Amino acid sequence: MAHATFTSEGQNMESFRLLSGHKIPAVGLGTWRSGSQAAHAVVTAIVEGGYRHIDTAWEYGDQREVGQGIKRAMHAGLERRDLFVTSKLWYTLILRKMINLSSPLMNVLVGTCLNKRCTELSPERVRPALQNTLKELQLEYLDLYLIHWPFRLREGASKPPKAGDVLDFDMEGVWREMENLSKDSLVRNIGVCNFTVTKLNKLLGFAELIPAVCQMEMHPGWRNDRMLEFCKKNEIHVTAYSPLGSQEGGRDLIHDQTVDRIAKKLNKTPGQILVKWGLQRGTSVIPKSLNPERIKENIKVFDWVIPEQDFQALNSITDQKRVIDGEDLFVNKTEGPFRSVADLWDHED
Ligand code: NDP
Ligand code: 1BO
Repeated sequence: MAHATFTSEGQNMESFRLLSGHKIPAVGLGTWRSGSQAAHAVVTAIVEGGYRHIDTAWEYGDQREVGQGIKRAMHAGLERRDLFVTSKLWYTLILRKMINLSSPLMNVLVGTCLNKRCTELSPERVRPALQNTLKELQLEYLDLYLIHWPFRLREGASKPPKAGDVLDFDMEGVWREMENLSKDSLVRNIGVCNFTVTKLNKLLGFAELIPAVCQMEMHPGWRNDRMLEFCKKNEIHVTAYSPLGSQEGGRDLIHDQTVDRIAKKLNKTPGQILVKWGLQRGTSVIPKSLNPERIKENIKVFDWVIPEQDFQALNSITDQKRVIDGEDLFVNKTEGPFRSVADLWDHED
């Protein structure tokens, strides 16, 4: 591939400074449900859109494609040190994938053993998970490694979970291992996703390294002011996920009346208004798109502002509701341990 000029069209690629001193670029590319198209999206974002921040996760099943995209961008002249790559620790374990079982019989036999081991899962699994992520991404280190959800699923858990599928989460043990990854320079920053104030308080009670980032669902339909304020008070940077209201089955904020009115008034697209709203709240924002035009559109947000009155109108959108509430993954209404969405979020919503 020929060396390309990175066309961020002269825009100022803003970033936020983390407690560690590292900078996180303000807009990143989300890659959930990007599948085999992730590589192309990543190349488009970096080379044509000027993105320097890519968000992925083991759970998305697209780390290899994201890694290929990064590699192609690097062949085109991107330096690794100029890129901020985030991935996430999924706390079902990954032994099945790492062993790469081929025979169905072996799969059943070994799978049974692994299920037993996984129910006794210990923080020792954190490092192999990161190593597997680095291998899939073809990277030597991550800029940010996040605990994806503060719940542990048994290997092979059903969706929704059956009795026994959701297990205790050894928060302190796992965090110690995350801290060790940071000490060993395998990850530059560590953080969490989908925590509550209750859980963050617990973590802060024993953490030697304070989470650099808390990644949470945030958009005008779910502001989650309480978490944002708590994080700001504790100097934890927040990344807003699902900033456009998420994908299929999400909330259609693109066609929200208030968003649309402000977009027309400012001669911007609804997507840009939603991204900019997150930036003006002091959060980094990670919109996902597979469409080259929308990828490039979503990052053109640095040379203008949403006026205060319009910003406040976005802050007043009613029917505040999570889209990604974790119900399918973690709630078992009869057996627990979490019998409702409210249980998952420590009754804070
Ligand atoms: P988003 O809120 O980013 O919305 C993505 C959807 O919006 C896609 O359907 C996309 O379609 C469409 N879209 C993108 N840009 C525009 C635009 N300018 N105008 C109109 N439509 C647009 O959804 P996600 O839930 O994917 O959240 C973003 C990222 O956050 C994820 O991809 C993931 O990286 C992260 N995340 C993290 C979570 C966590 O637990 N830590 C949970 C959920 C998300 P198209 O592709 O066709 O453009
Ligand atoms: C359940 C996974 C949501 C995307 O991060």
